Amino acid sequence: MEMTLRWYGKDFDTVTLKQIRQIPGVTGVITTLYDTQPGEVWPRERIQAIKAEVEAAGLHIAGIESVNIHDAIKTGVPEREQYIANYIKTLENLGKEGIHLVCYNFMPVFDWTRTELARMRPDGSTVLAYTQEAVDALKPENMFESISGDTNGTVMPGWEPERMAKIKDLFEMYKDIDDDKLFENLKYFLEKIMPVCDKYDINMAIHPDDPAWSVFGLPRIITNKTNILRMMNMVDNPHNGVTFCSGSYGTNLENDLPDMIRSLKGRIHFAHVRNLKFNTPTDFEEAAHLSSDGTFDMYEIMKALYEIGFTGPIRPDHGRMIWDEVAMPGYGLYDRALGACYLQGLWEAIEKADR
Ligand code: DNO
Repeated sequence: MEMTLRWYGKDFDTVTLKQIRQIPGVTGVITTLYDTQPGEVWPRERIQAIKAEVEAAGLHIAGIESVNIHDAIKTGVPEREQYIANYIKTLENLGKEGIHLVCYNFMPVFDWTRTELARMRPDGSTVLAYTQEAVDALKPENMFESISGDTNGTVMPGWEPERMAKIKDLFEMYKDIDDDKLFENLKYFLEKIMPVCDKYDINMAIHPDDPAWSVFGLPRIITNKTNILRMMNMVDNPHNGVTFCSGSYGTNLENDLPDMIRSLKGRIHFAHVRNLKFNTPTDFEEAAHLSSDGTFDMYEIMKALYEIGFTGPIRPDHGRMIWDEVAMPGYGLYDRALGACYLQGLWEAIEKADR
């Protein structure tokens, strides 16, 4: 595995490449062209520029998170052809620049969902949190305004104001889409892009739905072992793979995370490893990465990744806000740096015990 950190680019991130370079063991970043819209072709020159910037800081681009998918593709309307053609062009441009990992999601309307951005924990740190009760009490169009907590002047990934302004139209687009239809549209998309992925050896890594169940009556399919294996089998190409996000699959306590990892051997191209602390099955908050701070056994998660021979990038995820840092909720420097070191410690111990 390679330890990495997500970086949103110098115009959007409070964390600098220099700081990332100083986290022990971190050699790569996971980045994106954050100001592009879903459906746009990523110009090759812009990819070259960000690559040069990252390399000048002594790091490399280990993957892209995300190249977002236009809703026309998810809903399967005729305009999808143009957007798929654009996506292929972006993949080609990334491939030509030697980038071989693309994380994306297929969640309708909302990307990840939280109901609080700064819940206070007993140690005074603040974290992202979710309660189903809060979601059920909301109208989706008020979702953005209703999330409690300050975004610290940042734009939350997946919650860009341009998207939120169109929320009613988006709901309208999905009114006839159920789980099967969404699977069908995903299959159609993957079949079209696999040739370019084969040509440039690009691993597509779908991010699970977070939380791993339907919100606001919208279909959600990347939620559990049955569905993810259905997706792997429906386009049975190793380039059709997975971002294994422990914190997203883990929202559903019925998901056995180490077992899911083992069942996805050869298809996990990227891992987000983080912990959650459950207060009830539908009220959870983000914890520090340590097993002792949350609900998951992080050792077992890392061990399962080790045992399947995982070689891709891992990143810590959704850090707590600590030490008075002001940053995008979940994406500060300090707690993610602690997480990166802890995960590497687990890995070293697992590796040495296997010698
Ligand atoms: C949240 C992230 C997601 C993820 C996308 C992938 O913190 O993990 O926004 O990047 O779902 O497309």
